[in-house]
Amino acid sequence: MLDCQAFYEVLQSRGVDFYAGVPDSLLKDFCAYVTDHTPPERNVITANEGSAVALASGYYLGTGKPGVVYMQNSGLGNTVNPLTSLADVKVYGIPMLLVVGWRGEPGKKDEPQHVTMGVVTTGVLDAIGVPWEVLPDEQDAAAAAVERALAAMTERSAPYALVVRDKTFSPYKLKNKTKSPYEMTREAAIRAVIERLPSDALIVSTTGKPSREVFEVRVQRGEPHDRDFLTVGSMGHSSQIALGIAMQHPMRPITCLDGDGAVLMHMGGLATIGVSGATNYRHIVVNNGAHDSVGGQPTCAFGIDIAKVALACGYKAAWSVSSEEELASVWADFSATPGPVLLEVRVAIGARDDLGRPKQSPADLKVAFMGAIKAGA
Ligand SMILES: Cc1ncc(C[n+]2csc(CCOP(=O)(O)OP(=O)(O)O)c2C)c(N)n1
Repeated sequence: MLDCQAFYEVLQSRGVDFYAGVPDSLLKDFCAYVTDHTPPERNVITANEGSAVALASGYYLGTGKPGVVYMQNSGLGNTVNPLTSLADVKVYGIPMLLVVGWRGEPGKKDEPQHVTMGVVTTGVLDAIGVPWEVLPDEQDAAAAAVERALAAMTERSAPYALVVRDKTFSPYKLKNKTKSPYEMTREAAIRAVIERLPSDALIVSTTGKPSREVFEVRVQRGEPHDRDFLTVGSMGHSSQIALGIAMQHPMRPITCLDGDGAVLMHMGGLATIGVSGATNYRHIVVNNGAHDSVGGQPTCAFGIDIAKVALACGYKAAWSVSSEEELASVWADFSATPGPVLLEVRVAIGARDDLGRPKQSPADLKVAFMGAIKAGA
């Protein structure tokens, strides 16, 4: 296995010491090492992976040095535009080192949302003209791969990708975890919401552990799963999925259960919701100030006012609470005010170790969900 510190030092010794990206569960040890050892002005956790490519481009324009852009392969889609229309050799030709976690690698078992991207990851890089190689998990071979990458980046003045297999990096535990001052857990917040929603309400929940917790809360309450759409992939898109349903079923209450990292990833969607006038739309952002599902690296969401952003985007009302008592005290207003409305719930970071996963396939869950919409339409 590759030692995180040794790999970081190889990059540093070659003058590569600027990082931008979105954390990944498969890269979590290396991302954690970078978070702990790099000052914030040289490690920017960006809203999405495309922003990271743009930020590294700006860093190069400002310094003449290439940066590292780290991401899960699910984020490659977010980078295709800036990689092909900004960094590409036929446009500005901007070198940068992409470090891409390879979820769903063929031959390895992974969740359904990673299977197709796992198969096409290297093909996507080929198609957009980014040379790549798999990062070896042995120290000297990894250093040699970095040399090849830097040589190609300099020669072509363009990006190069190191594709990282599962368990390439040896374990490293994040020391600078986001310290949330809040006590309520995300699961408790989700349970408090589900308990209070009307029985015909539909939920669209966000990527990662929040959706797994929605699933678990239904199990605990002995309720069916057919009113929940669990957005297992497509991080940042739950709010627009919910809007698409809300606009077609204006009499049906619909709630998007979002995460702070996910809201930040495609924040422009708040404006689309705000101006939609969807009176049946309720947006709940469970904010733990972190990318908890992939290792707990910080987001900037404790430093911004999500409720005010929503109001500025045209939401009819917005609240922010940080305990179950506060949630209970605003709930009557939140549920009675015509939407779109937003409730931010600030929570602690972390989840149960024994958190389950949906047993049914996404396709089966979709059929059940569509059935529930039809039955209640
Ligand atoms: C485009 C994309 N980039 C990265 C990921 C990996 N990923 C899955 S969940 C997650 C963190 C989500 O953070 P947040 O919305 O704040 O929810 P939390 O896990 O903290 O509750 C990330 C980065 C992904 N699935 N898709």
